[in-house]
Amino acid sequence: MKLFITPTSPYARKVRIMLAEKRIECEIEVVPSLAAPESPVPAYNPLGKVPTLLLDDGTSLYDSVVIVDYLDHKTPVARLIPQDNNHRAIVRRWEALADGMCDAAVAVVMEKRRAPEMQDASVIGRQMEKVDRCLQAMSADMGEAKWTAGEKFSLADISVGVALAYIDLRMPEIDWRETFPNLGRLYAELIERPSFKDTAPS
Ligand SMILES: N[C@@H](CCC(=O)N[C@@H](CS)C(=O)NCC(=O)O)C(=O)O
Repeated sequence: MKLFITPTSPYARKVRIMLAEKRIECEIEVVPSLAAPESPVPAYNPLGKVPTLLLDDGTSLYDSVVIVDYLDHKTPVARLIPQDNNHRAIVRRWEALADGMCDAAVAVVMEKRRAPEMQDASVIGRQMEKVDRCLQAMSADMGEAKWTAGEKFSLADISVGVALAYIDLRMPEIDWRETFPNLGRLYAELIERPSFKDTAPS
């Protein structure tokens, strides 16, 4: 198997952490530029996005939600998505919340990359409100629990940890640790795991 990534993509990092936690061997190909005409990704994913996973039989899988589902079912080692229907839905909702917060942060980054006179402050403001609401929802839903969704470490924690790291990377002005100490505690625990350490954006 080969996984196409960029070093800072939070969605690709979610998949890399999943691979590490489940001890699944996979070749990693870092794509220097997704916008470049020579990007290998569109040959396997018409959307041209990472992560894209190429299976040994030539099948390609995208996006990260599909890939993590595939990986969790590939081996029973370290199950990260619960079997129980209700519990699984809650874990996947956490993933949707965390991925959605990354989507909003990416939209802000893209808007700020435009020439200053082309930037739309209302777009940035709307996306920042989403980031703020996501952080509030994460903190409120987690409360004083050790993990986000149930008694055990799961895909929900991976998704939230990766999204918080992405906020640190792209919006260091947001002091979410101060405002939401329970998220700070969770994050401090997560970044001790080798899977998080080995995939930190350089
Ligand atoms: N929902 C997708 C999002 C993937 C995504 O947007 N990846 C970004 C990198 S962070 C990308 O490939 N952007 C290139 C583009 O949009 O052309 C997933 O979960 O995999």
